[in-house]
Parts: sequence; structure tokens; C-alpha cells
Amino acid sequence: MPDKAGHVDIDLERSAERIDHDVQSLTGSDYTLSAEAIRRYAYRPEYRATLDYFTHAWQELGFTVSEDPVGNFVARNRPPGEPVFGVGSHCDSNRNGGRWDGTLGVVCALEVCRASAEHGLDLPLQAISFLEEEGSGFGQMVLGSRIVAGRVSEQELREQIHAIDDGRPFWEHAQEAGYEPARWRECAHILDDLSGWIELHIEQGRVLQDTGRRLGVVSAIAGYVHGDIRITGRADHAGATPMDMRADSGVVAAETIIELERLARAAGSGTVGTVGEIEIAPGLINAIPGRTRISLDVRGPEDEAVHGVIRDIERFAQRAAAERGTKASYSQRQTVPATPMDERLVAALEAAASASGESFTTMISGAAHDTMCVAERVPAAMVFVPCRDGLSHTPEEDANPADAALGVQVILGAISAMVEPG
Ligand code: HGY
Ligand code: MN
Ligand code: MN
Repeated sequence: MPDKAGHVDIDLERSAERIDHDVQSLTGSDYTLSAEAIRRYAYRPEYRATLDYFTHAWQELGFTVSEDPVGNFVARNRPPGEPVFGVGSHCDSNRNGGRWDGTLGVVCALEVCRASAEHGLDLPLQAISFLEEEGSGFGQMVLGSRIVAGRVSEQELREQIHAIDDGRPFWEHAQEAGYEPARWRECAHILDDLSGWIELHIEQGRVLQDTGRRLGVVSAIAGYVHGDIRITGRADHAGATPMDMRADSGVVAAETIIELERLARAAGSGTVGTVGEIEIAPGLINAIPGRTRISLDVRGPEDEAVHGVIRDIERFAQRAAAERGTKASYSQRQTVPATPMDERLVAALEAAASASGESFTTMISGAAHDTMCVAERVPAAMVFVPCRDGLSHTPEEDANPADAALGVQVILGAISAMVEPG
């Protein structure tokens, strides 16, 4: 039982061992499409195998496991309608992913459920593993939790969101995987009984490591805009076309990439921006780029600054394109606003972290998380643990299961302080 509001002593060593076992087990070839990185995403057999791994583990604990109409995973230890406290994250991965991003949060949710049972806390719990947080299957980040939050339209799901692998609509893939996308509005119900929500995640930066801290309590999550700029020029012959007769879309893209960096820096207040994807057609050494697409990832804690950068880079690209006899158009993929965490929950996590005697800091998350969508309806917060040198979205990603076990203890302490057991 908690020895005082907000502190629970668990067997940290045993929890660290189990967390490490689960994380390492999920690096096996059954759980990733790639041998070089962790790569798993919605509706692929490797993702199905990962959900089956967690299904088995939670059923062994006596939890009832289900999946919502598009495939968000749910495990709970109370009948529907009874209040439960939510824990979880996502177990899909970036296409060049590491073993800890997301998966550690689901594994730690499992460990919270195990430790709660072992230590007789009997907490009312519901775990969720959201579909497609990374966007590796359909190019849309936090897709599963946006569906739960109603932050998508049926038209997007039916027609506009397409699989990266084969270009076919999300809707078709969901149906072929045995889900019922026509019932997507019912996905909102997986949050109905939640009295609160905590997600544990690796920091994906290096503040904790560089300041020698084992834990971070997240006070807010930066908002973001994802979009694309498409530039249309002419794919003329690279040798026969004089320089002043060219319509080179690649050059406009290059100018825009440089300008995006300048705008993000100038915006200040923690605004960041990058171009992660560049697509050139026809993409031949001896053909001038006829069409170039660049992706935009602009984020920050101040929504106004983020949207200001997007507005300015769109205008810049259109002007730069016109000067070179080309045309540029911007399209938004999606946006999620900056999201403050629940103050009571943050305070409960800070109290539990203090009670652990370990050093921690309260910080903003630059990375996006499903918690942004949960927070719209449920008091939500996050716990960060360090990852080596801040590396993430790479197979070199690494973290320490002992830090994660400490995170589990802090989460149990906070939940114990927030809910009545039994
Ligand atoms: O990119 C992100 O913020 C998250 O890791 N998908
Ligand atoms: Mn993640
Ligand atoms: Mn990620």
C-alpha cells in the first residue's frame, strides 16, 4: 500500500528486469519489418504480432483486452462504465525506429498493472496502445489518437489518407485488417471511463542526460504543423537547356529549406522547423527537377509562432517559385495545438518523484505524443526518462530500464494519490 500520498515502494530491480525483457523481446524478427531498425506499423503482420504479445501479457494479469473499430488497443481491469485510470503510449515505430520510442511506454503501462497487482494496490486501470502514432503506415502522426479525439474527418479516412507503401486509402487497409472504419466515431468511447491519463516516454532529447536527471515531468507538449510544399517547374534536359531558360523546381526547394531554418530561428520561443522529406521527379542526374516536394515539420510551445512560420514559408515559396518560372503550392497534412498538461496530475507526479528521492525536472516536450489528443478530454500528463545522447528515431536509440522502473514507481505513486483503490 502507498506509505504516504504519492509514494509507492515497488521492487525496482524486478520491474527493470521485466521491462527490459519485454522491450528486448519486441525487437525479434516477428515484430519488425526491418533487420536494421525497428519498423512496425498499422495492419502489418509484425504490428499484429506486437499487439498479440501485449494481449497475452495483459490477459495473464486478468485484464479484459479489446481493440476499437480501427485498432487502438485497450486492456482494463474493471467492467465498462466503471472509472479507471489510463496508462499507455504507442507500440508502432518510426520507419527507422528504435526499440524504446513508444514501446517503452506500453511496456511500462504493463509494468504499472503488474506492480499494482503484486503490491496489492488493486488500482482501477485501463491501458491503451494507440494506433499509428508515428505515421509510418499512412504518413499521419498520432492518427489513432486523433481518431479517438475526433480530430479527423470521415473524408480523410475514406479518401485522403493513403498508405505510404501502396497508396491505397486508410479505410481499405483498416477493412482488410478486419476492423470496421465505418464505426470510427465510436473510438471516442475508449476515453469515456478515464479519470486521468499518464504516458511514460523516452525524452528523445538530451536535457535529462546532460543535466544528470533520471526523470522528467512534462508540463506541456509543443504543438506542430505537418505539411508539404509542392513546386512545379519543367523537367528539361540538364545539358541542352541554357541556365536562363530553366524552370528548376529543385533550386526553389533548396531556397525554401534555407528560409525555413531562418524563419524558425527568427520566431524564437522554442519554435523549430525542418524539412525531413525531399522528393524530386523525375529524379534523374541528367534531367532538371520538374517537380519537387518538400515536407514541413514546424513545432513549438507557442501556436501563433508556429503558424506564423508556416504562413511566411508558404509566401516565400510562392515568391521564390514565381521568380524562377515555377509554381509552388502548400498543403497542410495535419496540425495539433500546443497542449498543457493537467496541473493536479503534474503536481502529483512531482510529489511522487520527490518522494522517490531521485533528481527530476519539469519540462516541455518538443516531441508530439498521443497524450496531446487524450488531454482534450481527460486530465493528462507524461513522465520522461532519459535516452542516450537524445538519440531517437534511429536504431541507435537506447535507454535504461532502471530509469523506466523508477518511472513506473512514480506513476503508481501519482495514481495512488489521485484515485481510491478497489
Ligand atoms: O515526431 C514525433 O514527435 C513523434 O516521435 N512521433
Ligand atoms: Mn513516440
Ligand atoms: Mn517517435
